[in-house]
Formats: sequence, C-alpha cells, structure tokens
Amino acid sequence: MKHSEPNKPLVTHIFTADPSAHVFEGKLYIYPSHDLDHNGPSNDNGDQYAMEDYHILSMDDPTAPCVDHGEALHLRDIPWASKQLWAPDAAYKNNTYYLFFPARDKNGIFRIGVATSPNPTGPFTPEENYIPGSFSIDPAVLVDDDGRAYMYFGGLWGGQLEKWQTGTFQPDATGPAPTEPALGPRVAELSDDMLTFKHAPKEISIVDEHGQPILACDEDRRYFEGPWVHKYNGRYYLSYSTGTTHKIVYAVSESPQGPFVFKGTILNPVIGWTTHHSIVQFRDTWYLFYHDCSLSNGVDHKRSVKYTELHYNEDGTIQTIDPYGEG
Ligand code: FUB
Repeated sequence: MKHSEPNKPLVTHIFTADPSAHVFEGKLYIYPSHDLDHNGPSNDNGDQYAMEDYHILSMDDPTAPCVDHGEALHLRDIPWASKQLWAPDAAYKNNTYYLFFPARDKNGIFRIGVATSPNPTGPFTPEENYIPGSFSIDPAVLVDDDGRAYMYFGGLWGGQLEKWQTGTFQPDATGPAPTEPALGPRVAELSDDMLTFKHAPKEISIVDEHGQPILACDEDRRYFEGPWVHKYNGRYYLSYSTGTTHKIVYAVSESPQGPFVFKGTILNPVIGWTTHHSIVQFRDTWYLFYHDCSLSNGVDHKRSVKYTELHYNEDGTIQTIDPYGEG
C-alpha cells in the first residue's frame, strides 16, 4: 500500500471531505464526509453535497498507508434522516466511540444525530431520533481535560444557521445586516451519556482585538461554517471557515464557551469553494487536516482529504499555511 504524504490526497479510490482527525488508541483516525458523484444541481443551498454514508480512515502514523475501513454508517439505517450526511466528528468517552453527524430530517431541516460503537471504525448504531434541540450542520466535539464535552456547530446558507436566529426555524429568514454582528457558531455542553444537550445551544461571540464583535460584512473574518476547537497551552482555539473568502481562520479564548478573540489565518484558500479542517496533535507534532478539489480538477463536490504540519509561534499564534507552497 502507498505511504501517506503531506499535501497529497490520503485516499484516491473515493472522494472524501470535511476531515475530523483524532488520536485514538495511539493511531490517527479520520472521520470525513464521503463525497458522491452525481449529475444533480449545484447551488448555494449545497444540493451538490449529496452524501449517503461515512467511511472512516486510519493511519498508524502520518507516513503510514491510509486505510479505508469501509462503510461505518449509511443513511438507510438512520430512522430520522432523509438526505445529505454532511461533515461529521467523533469523540471517545464512557468506553464508547460517538459519531456525531448532520443530516436533513424528513422535513428538510438539518439536525445533528449521534451513533455509537465500541470501535473507532464502527460500524456505528444511530439513535432513533436526532439530538433534541439540535439544528444546522458541522458538529465538532471537544472532550475537555475535566471530562466535560462541548459540541460546536452551525453553518450559513445550505447549513441553515440564519434560519434559527429566533430559536425556532424560520424558513425565509436571512442573515444579519452587513453592519450588524455576524452570526456566531453555537455551543452546547453534552450530557454525561453524550446523547443529549445539557442546555439550549448558546451563540458564541467572536470579537476583534478591541473587544468589538466581528461584523457580518467582514467576510475575511466572520464565521461561516466548519468550527473546530482544540486546546494549546491551556487556551481554547476556535477555528472555522470564512465561506465566501475561503479561508480557515482562528480565534482564542480562556473559556470553552468564549468569547473568542480573532487572531488570524491558518489556511489560505484551497482549490474548490469549500474549505474545512481539523487540528490534532500526534506525538509531539501538530497537524492540520483539510480538503481540496485538486484530484477532481476543481469539481466542488468531489473533494479529497489531505494533511500538513501546523506550527505555533512562541506567543501561541499559528503560522499561516499556503496549501500549495513549499513543504
Ligand atoms: O460537505 C458538506 C459541507 O461542505 C460541509 O458540511 C461544510 O463544512 C462544507 O465543507
């Protein structure tokens, strides 16, 4: 089998996107979306992302061959879901692996579900219903050092976050005016069994260096989708996609629920409209997992998961990565 290399597709026999990477049992496990080819519509609603199952990938280390463990969960086995298995994440707690995933419910509204397995590669058994009170897309779960677990989620446009500003689904709602604060991702602490929220999701505040909210018109910095939270030297780093400006950027907080202070860019734009990432430490090196559309020559819904090293400066800021630069 082929060895894995930085900035190269981890697998080429299927298209994969939205990688959530974790170290479980001393190995790297990647929980991606599984992109499907089709001739359906492509639009701002994200209809082109018509995924139906999840395949989990693993590597013994970043130079080892990447193994596809096959189908771990399929749409047909999720009682509440109708279509579009988008970006998932996984967590380990209570001697159990949890797969968190968004999908449209039978009314076409994105919800977030959970499925469990004794193994990091599944197969995963879904719960009968989605997590009560969940909505929108792109769950990312941080199990903190004290054992408390937090889910971060939310995405604009196809991800429907604008439609939840009142707390209930408003099908015709649009985002805030350009000079209003941008919408933030949501956070909810998970119950000890990881199957429900402890409280209604709260909006996370992302502010600039003066403590002023990032505005909706500030498309180089405002939140769009794909949150990820990791800890470095005791501080919480929230990273996310800016959507229309195609960057992965980050903000830092002393608390897992914010407010987060904007810091800078982690990843410059990749080939393709979407950009989606995760950050993980393996042994003593930090890695950024991301995707692009180079293998499909730019077809937005045929993406490939890659990784590269991530480096911090002495003050805790992160060095910006050029996905097509040296190294
Ligand atoms: O893969 C479908 C959607 O595209 C994800 O949920 C977003 O983060 C974007 O990558």
